[in-house]
Amino acid sequence: MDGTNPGMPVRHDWKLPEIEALFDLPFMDLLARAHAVHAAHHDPNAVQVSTLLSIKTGGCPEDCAYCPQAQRYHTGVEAQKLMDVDAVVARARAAKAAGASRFCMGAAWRGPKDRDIPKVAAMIREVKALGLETCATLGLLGEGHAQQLKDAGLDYYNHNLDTSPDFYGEIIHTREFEDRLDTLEDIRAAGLKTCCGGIVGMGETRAQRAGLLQALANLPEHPQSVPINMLVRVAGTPLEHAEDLDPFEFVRTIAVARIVMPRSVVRLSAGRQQMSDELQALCFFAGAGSIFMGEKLLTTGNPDVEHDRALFRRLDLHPMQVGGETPDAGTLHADILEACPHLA
Ligand code: SAM
Ligand code: DTB
Ligand code: SF4
Repeated sequence: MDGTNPGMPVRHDWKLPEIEALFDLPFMDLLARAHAVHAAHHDPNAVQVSTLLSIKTGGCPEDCAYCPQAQRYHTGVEAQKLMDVDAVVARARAAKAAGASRFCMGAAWRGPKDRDIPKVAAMIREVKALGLETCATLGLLGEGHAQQLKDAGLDYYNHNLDTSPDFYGEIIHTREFEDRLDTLEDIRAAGLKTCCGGIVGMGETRAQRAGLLQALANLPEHPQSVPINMLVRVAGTPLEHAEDLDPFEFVRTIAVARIVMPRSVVRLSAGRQQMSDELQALCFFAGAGSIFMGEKLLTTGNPDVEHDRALFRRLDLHPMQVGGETPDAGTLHADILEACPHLA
């Protein structure tokens, strides 16, 4: 089974050596295989565009070694309280006008308190009313939270496994890998779509990158969205001096994710500002079908929107609309038509 038959059921029984063997394929063979899977299940010229907003920044009590928002590290990120609903909606409106189809709201919490949920629910309701898909990433969820977010109109919940189970304890000490699995279970039980991936370039081995993908692919349901983040090294975090990962190893990670979770949309997530256009093009060929667009991720930089538009134009890529369809010229915003003249 090579994953190119869209009718075949997806697998949830990946063994680590099988995933390592995919990583070990000759680079060109791996890319050819990943692209065949990509084209069999997705439009290889369409890219889903999400925009991120940090709705509550910094001051986080957790100790994730990669994160500029952990209170205990001195990263220069200024803590800010939960934003007002109107300010969030204004940012969502601007994201939609710039061509995003999904708006992702992130909070630097271990998890929300019961009292935070109604305010986040109000944001979700109003962003959804703009015709955008909604995503939230708020940390570990408590009793009833997932259902309340779903009832407000949330489409996706982002909750990353971040790294392989056997490396997790070297990166995060304030929670367990199993805590993340419990929240993922709550997300599925509430009928939310799951956005779940991880970070590479944190000093993990290739076997541990394979272990992360194995943990993702063997979840009871493949996450509908799989963000693969390249570590953004931030001064003041314990990983500020993490060793460079060979960019081609990052492409391999995208390609293997593509093969083991053929129906999921793999996101070329954090780290694009540090990547060349050519490297990003390889990631799209290897099966990345989504990006974050907008000048900022949560607290760190992202490529300029104009640069991304030009990249789409040069690669004949077009943004997916809400629900995953390729847009119709008649419904497209002028900015997108300008960026993608082949759609007119
Ligand atoms: N606090 C919540 C949580 O941790 O689940 C939600 C926000 S948290 C910032 C969302 C994700 O951002 C993390 O799971 C991690 O994958 C990613 N992230 C954070 N800092 C990063 C960095 N420096 N480089 C790449 N990804 C990063
Ligand atoms: C994900 O996997 N990556 C995004 C989103 N989900 C929330 C966050 C990236 C954050 C990069 C560091 C920062 O900007 O603070
Ligand atoms: Fe807090 Fe999330 Fe950053 Fe970890 S990744 S320190 S939980 S904001």
